[in-house]
Amino acid sequence: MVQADKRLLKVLEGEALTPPPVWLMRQAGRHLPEYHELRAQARDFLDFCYSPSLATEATLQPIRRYGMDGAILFADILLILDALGRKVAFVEGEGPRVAPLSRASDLQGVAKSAVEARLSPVFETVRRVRAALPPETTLIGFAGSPWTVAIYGIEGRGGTDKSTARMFGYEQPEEMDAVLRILADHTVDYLAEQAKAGADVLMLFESWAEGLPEDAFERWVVAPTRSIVEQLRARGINQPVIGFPRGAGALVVRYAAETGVSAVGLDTAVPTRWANEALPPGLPVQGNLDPLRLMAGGPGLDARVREIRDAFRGRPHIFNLGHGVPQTTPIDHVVRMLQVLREAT
Ligand code: 1CP
Repeated sequence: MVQADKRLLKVLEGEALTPPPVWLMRQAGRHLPEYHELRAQARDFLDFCYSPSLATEATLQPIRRYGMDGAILFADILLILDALGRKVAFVEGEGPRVAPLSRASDLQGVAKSAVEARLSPVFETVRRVRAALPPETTLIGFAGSPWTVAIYGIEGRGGTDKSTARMFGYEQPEEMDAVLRILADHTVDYLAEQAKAGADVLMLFESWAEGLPEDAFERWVVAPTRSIVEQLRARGINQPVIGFPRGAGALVVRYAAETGVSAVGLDTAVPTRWANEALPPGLPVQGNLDPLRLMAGGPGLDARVREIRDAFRGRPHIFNLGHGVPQTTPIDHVVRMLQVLREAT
């Protein structure tokens, strides 16, 4: 149910608000001292994500500290690979490791009911967060988009140049279609359950949309995303969907026009004025302060926050970063950013 006092939700329904509502990608997590304390209570990161009490607390921490308009569920885009039976590990200081898959059937070894059972603590977290959040705060559920999740599944780790995944797609196009179809179908189940548990908004992280030619972008990014949105709508899941095709460049215009998402997230490199002209009038956008500008602080931060706010005036806009909060971001800079954003204009 749409609640009239949720400003972030209002923007996703097409209202332009001044000041814009705000939250930050990766607002829960490593830049917060209270997160480090909490994190020490679980042996590994997957256990942390699958603990409703710890994940609920991590989701709420930035809301308590900053009064953000949106709370992002504490989880990870790689949980779906874990639930599908791929071995996932988060190695301290090195990032994620995934047992690499070589064919689509590698994703078909686990029964649907077992996938849902494995992910059920995440739905419990959503219910607990929903119950604990102030009524004006919008709860954002999320998943990785199939192409981005497939990259981790195929490459077996983060931090690569993605060439293994791209070659897989070029050399075995039907197999890649099948990988993306399986991931898309499970993502629909996953997001639908988050919505039923109380998520107000659903976000699809396409963190590795960069560097693709248009034909591959269409087949690996646009088509699976459209399939997810269509299947959600067919099931009566009507929560707004924010799509974030990071690094898509000019292809963000096609992404916005063809996927059916309700809003697009803009990464740091997207020129604000260009986006305003190139995207359909009235389409809500989210973004796009450089995370390093936030980390650097000072007068340059104040000026850029005002510039981005003013560039999107008149268009439904959710203020955010162009990517996640860096770990060493000073808390004071986040507080200052919120102050400048919310100043009377
Ligand atoms: O121990 C730790 O604290 C591990 C660090 C960490 C955290 C805090 C990871 C490992 N994941 C998360 C939480 C997380 N991941 C959230 C919820 C918290 C929040 O946003 O406030 C979300 C939404 C994600 C989503 C996610 N995970 C993305 C998409 C967003 C993005 O940054 O592009 C991606 C690509 C991942 C994979 C992942 N998980 C963790 C790391 C270090 C990575 C990136 C690895 C790489 O660079 O390839």
